[in-house]
Amino acid sequence: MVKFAASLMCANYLNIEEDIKKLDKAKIDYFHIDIMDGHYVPNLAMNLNMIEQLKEITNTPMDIHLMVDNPEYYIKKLANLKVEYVSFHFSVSNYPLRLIDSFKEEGIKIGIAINPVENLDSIKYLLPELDYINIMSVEPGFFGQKFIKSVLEKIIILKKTINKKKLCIPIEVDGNINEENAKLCIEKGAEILVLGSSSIFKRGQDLYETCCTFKNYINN
Ligand code: S6P
Ligand code: MG
Repeated sequence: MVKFAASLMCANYLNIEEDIKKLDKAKIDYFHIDIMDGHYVPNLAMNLNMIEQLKEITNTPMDIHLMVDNPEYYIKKLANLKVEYVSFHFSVSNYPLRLIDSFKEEGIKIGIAINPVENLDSIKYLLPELDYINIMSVEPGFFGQKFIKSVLEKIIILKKTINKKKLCIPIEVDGNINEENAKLCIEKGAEILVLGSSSIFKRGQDLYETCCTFKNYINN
């Protein structure tokens, strides 16, 4: 069964509690929280204060996607907030193994995010250390972008490598996951899909109904 992470960057900030309740009622698997610093990507999204408040209204595991130049800054802070999963971008760290260990020491499950133009060679030595991999299917920074089809080939190669090494590392895909792209990603080996504006938010319909319909379409 494919799992789903709702990207709260796409939620209605004016009434986010209602969106959270609807997504929880629809049994969403994770909340995907995009943190940006305005440097690594030219945008800002969610932040630590928001996570603290969200943790008061939901027990659904949080998948934090750090699009920042200095993930080290967030280790203790995210650990204090008791988040479950964190991914950072491979390219921002000179010593990714050390960084991975620091998150793991705090009991956080760790993923690496790979941009559409980045190849997989760079992470092959990291694979045994990872709990998941976030394959970006758009360039990081904004919601509402167009799916980059060449990432499908990357998912195939990554899945083969993971299987060959007898590892168990779910592949998450983040960016423009609509019905068609979701099916293609799953066919190639994806196991976690990030649901944003293309799938459940901003469709002008009830979020609970939309989320249930999307999940059923994919998993049945
Ligand atoms: C993009 C971010 C993503 C978006 C998500 C939005 O920088 O990492 O998590 O929030 O891709 O979904 P959509 O369907 O609008 O692309
Ligand atoms: Mg993201």
